Amino acid sequence: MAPPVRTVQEFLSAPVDGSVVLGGWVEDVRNLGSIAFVLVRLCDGTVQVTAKKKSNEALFLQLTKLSRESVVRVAGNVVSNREARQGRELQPVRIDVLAAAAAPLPLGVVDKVGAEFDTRLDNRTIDLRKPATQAIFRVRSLLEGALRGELHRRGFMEVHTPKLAGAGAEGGATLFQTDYFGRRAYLAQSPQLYKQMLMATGFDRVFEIAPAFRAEPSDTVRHVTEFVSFDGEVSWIEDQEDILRIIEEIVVGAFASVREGAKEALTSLGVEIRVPSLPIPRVPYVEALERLRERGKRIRDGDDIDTEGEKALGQSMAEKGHEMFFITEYPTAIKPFYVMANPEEPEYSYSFDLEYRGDEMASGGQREHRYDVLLENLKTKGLDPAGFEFYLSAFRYGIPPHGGWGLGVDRLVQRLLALPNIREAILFPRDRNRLQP
Ligand code: AMO
Repeated sequence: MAPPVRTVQEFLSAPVDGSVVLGGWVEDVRNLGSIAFVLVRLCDGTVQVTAKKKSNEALFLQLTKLSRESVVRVAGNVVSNREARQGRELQPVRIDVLAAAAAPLPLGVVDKVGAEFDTRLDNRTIDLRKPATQAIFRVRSLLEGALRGELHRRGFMEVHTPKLAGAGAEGGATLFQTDYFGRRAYLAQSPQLYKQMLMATGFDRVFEIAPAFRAEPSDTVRHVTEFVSFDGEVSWIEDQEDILRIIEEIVVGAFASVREGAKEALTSLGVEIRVPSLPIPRVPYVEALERLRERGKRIRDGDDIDTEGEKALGQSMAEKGHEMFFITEYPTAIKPFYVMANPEEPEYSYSFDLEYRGDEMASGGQREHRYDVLLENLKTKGLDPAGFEFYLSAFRYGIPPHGGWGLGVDRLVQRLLALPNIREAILFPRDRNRLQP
């Protein structure tokens, strides 16, 4: 038998009165006694299969007994029918059940009643059959592709750095430790150390889209333990403005591509993408605190801006027409050891966060490339330089000034599509309570 048609599009291009073989899932079976309608779901929609009892009783019986979500191959003839959704239907001559679905289903694919989110995640392969769930991942795929394209166009090289690491890059609190043949190893919290080390080699514009791991004990709608980090690192920068310009251009460019390329998916999600205009506002940390205090938030100089603060700041910027903005020049004390301090005001650093709809999407900045200062920074943060020797050696033998960013793809998709939970944007999310499926 010929391979089945996969899409409604292919079905529609088959000649009327010709024969076609469909492959798909049984979405619904309606038995009206003398006639039965089966909706077979292909990759991009459904096709109506119609059988009359009097034409072929055995086939009619077989059809009406199909359990929902079974995988079938149906061979038949294409017949015009103005009442069918596509203006045509398939009248079967043969049905093969390739995989019968057990009943009852733990989760309905077309049911109007919403299931609990945990039930959906527990049965994700069924949940992912829903067009609305699929639409999220179609948008996500386009977004990732667009981000890649933006960077390739700017001369960036895609790289892959180790995910099994000998040292943590982003602080001890969220490290996943594992046994590595009797030695201690960690799951990479970010590609930070390696993307910087590449700046010592002459690869001067690199990016990576890869998983990052954080042992986040908190159960929030914006944290998971495994997320996809979209990182870039650039050599020979004058200052961190060079990084801000790249990231704002690529994010805005990618939004525009998704708006154009994912129209169908966006419509099915009821989402309209607003593309921010350039340049995206820069709000220095000190000014951010003032804004927050104006809104009644109690925050001391030097404090990190917490989730609630980010939300309030997001609101205040949104009122001025800015859904996306940077917070720049964070206090050096609350930033990691690799961040460069402003030599004129060392308590503030060349660092930034990218904020969108009240949530942090990315962090980055200019890095400390001077070996002696970097060594001191490690000690100041209470880290043992011996554990970072592999990283420090890249600085000992010559590295140009550089900077970069790390952006959480899952969070970006969550906020772009206004999803209530980051897990909606992840195929098989991982958190403190969820390691399967
Ligand atoms: P940071 O730790 O701020 O910076 O992480 C960068 C971005 O990654 C996303 N993110 C997360 N997303 C989901 N769940 C989590 N648990 C989680 N943790 C982080 C966020 C965040 O803004 N090395 C630096 C980046 C750099 O300076 O280049 C870093 O990792 O969107």
